[in-house]
Amino acid sequence: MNVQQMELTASHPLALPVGVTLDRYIMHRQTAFPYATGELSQLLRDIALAGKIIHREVNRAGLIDLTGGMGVQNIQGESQQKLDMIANIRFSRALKNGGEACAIISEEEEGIIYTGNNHGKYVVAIDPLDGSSNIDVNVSIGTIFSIYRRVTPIGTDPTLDDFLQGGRRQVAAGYILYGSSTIMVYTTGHSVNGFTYDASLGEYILSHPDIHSPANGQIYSCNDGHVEGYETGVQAYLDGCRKKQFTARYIGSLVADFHRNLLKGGIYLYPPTRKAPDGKLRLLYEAFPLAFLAEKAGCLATSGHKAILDIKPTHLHQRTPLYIGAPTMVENLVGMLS
Ligand code: AHM
Ligand code: MG
Repeated sequence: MNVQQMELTASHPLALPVGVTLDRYIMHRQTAFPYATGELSQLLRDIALAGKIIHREVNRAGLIDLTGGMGVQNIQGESQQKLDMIANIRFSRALKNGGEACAIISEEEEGIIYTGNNHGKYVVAIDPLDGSSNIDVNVSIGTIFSIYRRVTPIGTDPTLDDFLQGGRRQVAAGYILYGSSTIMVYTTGHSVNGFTYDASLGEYILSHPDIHSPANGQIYSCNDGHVEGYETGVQAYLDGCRKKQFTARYIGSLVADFHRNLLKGGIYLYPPTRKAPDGKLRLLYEAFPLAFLAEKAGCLATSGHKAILDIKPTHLHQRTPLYIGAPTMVENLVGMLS
């Protein structure tokens, strides 16, 4: 049995109360199971540590000239920001030093990043700093991560197969939102828990235990400027939202939009457009991890025709349309698609 299979539900007598630190929470969950090796726990701690460093960089970015572009484009053809690059380096370094991950893929790099730890059991897909257009303007941004147990033999070089297993094979996934406060929300496949970072203590504190998202909601989040390019079913759904006087909220940082809707009830949409027929968002390190977490919190995530987690990935930087959020809203929208 592994940590994921053995994860306790928050209602279990061993569940910890609001106010415990992330480290204690992770250790407590692990020590409750005699066969857990602690590697996944350590990997989660490595990610949390890198998140603390990014929190620091994000908060002083304006002071030490960390805003602005690098003058180069990443492999998505998007302009790279300094903080994008810093976050990529910080996470890669944390995962290499940790030793549990044998390989990483990142939005910022084309191929597999080998950590040199071929005895590591896990691979990690990461968007180190999502919402790049918001970096320079003090608006919320986030890190998204997804963890798989490798399928290639331990001790050998990891391959694409380790990353193309499909979303349902994730053993853990989550995000760190650098917003009005910094919060790490993750799941190892059972409950979804959020830990707010207290910079004065240098600790993440359990603040959002056992998150269950509302089944329905009244918030819709999409880039309204692209509506003309959406298919007619999506346009009709959005017309319905306006007629019902729902609330429109779109930050342009997936993590921030997703987090708000997770807590309050809403739908986030990034449909295909004529210009981007596969949508914009990336399957492996944006849609998969959020879909995994969403399902565990009672939400739905679909590309319009298939549950996100059922999409068979074929390449590392594959894109997908994404409709994610309150199940009633997602079902209503899907019912209007042709
Ligand atoms: P990024 O990874 O380059 O930051 O792009 C992903 C972001 C999402 O966070 C956000 O929801 C979306 O792109 C915004 O796109 P748009 O500006 O087209 O609305
Ligand atoms: Mg991104």
